Formats: sequence, C-alpha cells, structure tokens
Amino acid sequence: MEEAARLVGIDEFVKGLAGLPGIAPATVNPYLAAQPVRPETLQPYTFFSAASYTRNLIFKNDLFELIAICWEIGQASRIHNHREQQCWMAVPIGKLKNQNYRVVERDPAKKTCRLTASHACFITPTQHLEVDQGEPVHQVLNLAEWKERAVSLHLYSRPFSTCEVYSLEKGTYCDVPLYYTSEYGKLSAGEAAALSR
Ligand code: 2CO
Ligand code: FE2
Repeated sequence: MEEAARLVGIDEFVKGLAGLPGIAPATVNPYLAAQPVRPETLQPYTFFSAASYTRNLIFKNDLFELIAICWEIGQASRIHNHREQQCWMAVPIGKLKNQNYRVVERDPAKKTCRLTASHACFITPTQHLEVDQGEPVHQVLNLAEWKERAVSLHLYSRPFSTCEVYSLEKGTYCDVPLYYTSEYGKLSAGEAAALSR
C-alpha cells in the first residue's frame, strides 16, 4: 500500500525548496509528490478578484519564484508560454485543468501564429504537474462546472516577469507583463479594490 504523503505548512515547504540541491525535475518532482501543502497555511496569500485570477508572491530568490494563484469559479488564464523557464503547478485547494497547445506556425515579423490543442490533464491536491518543456504553451482553467474556487502553487525556475500570450481567434501573439496582486502577504500598490478572501 502507498504511504500517504505528509501535509506541510507553506513555510516549511518553502524552506525545503530553498534547501534542494537544485530546482530541476529530478529534485522538484519527488519533493512535490512527497510534501503537499496544508491548505489553511496559504491563507496569507489568498486574495480573489472577480476580474481575473490573482498572482500572489510567496518567495523569490535568483533561482526560483513561488506564487499562489487564486482562481474564482470559471476563471482561466490566457493561452501563454513560460519564457523557456521550468514550471511546476500544485493545487492544494480545488482542482484545475491544464490544456497544452502545439504552435504549428509562428511568424515573428507579423506576430501571427496558429495553434492546435494537444494534451490536456487535471491538477489536483494529489497530482502536481510539470509544464512540458517540449510543448510549453498552455492554458489553465478552473472550470465553472466544478462550482468551487481553487488555489494553486506555481514554482518557476527561474523567475520571469513577462510572457507571451496567444489569441486562438485572432491568430496573433504578443508580450505581456506579469504583475503580483500581493507580495509576501501584502497587497501590491493599487491592488486594494474589489478583492475578497
Ligand atoms: N503562468 C501563469 C502566470 O504565472 C499562470 S497559469 O499556470 O502556469 O500568471
Ligand atoms: Fe502558466
């Protein structure tokens, strides 16, 4: 019989990550599988907005960044890439769908592209996901039919502050900056309006 993984508080989780000999699949995947985060310890990083998912910085150093993303019912990311950085997602609260896309055409001069949907899977409290480096364009969704909020942990190595977003309808892509809704438990400047816990 498989042994149940031990739930850890977010502080202990961060300390363990920072102590790993490197932020790479061989170290991070077993770590995430062995140490799911105790949901209630994410409370300081939990802010929901009706406008979009929120990004809440928990920890950052030169090697990696850990953020909590809060998803209202039915919210989804845009289709985006990860700037060639590695990314892992774990979902201590609720669940998410991850939909990958294959970029079949891209014209950097015109900023046009054509994408087709490829692999999809679910991320749950017992199943984390490493973003596929070979096919890093994806969309993450908290489906409305599940009728529950979700809070996910995103580990990026290394940190990144912009990404490319892709429009299926228009067949175009562009760069967008990424913002934090809160940093280390405190709302970022200009972020006070219309947030709920
Ligand atoms: N990468 C997105 C972001 O950092 C969230 S979707 O899952 O990786 O905003
Ligand atoms: Fe992403």
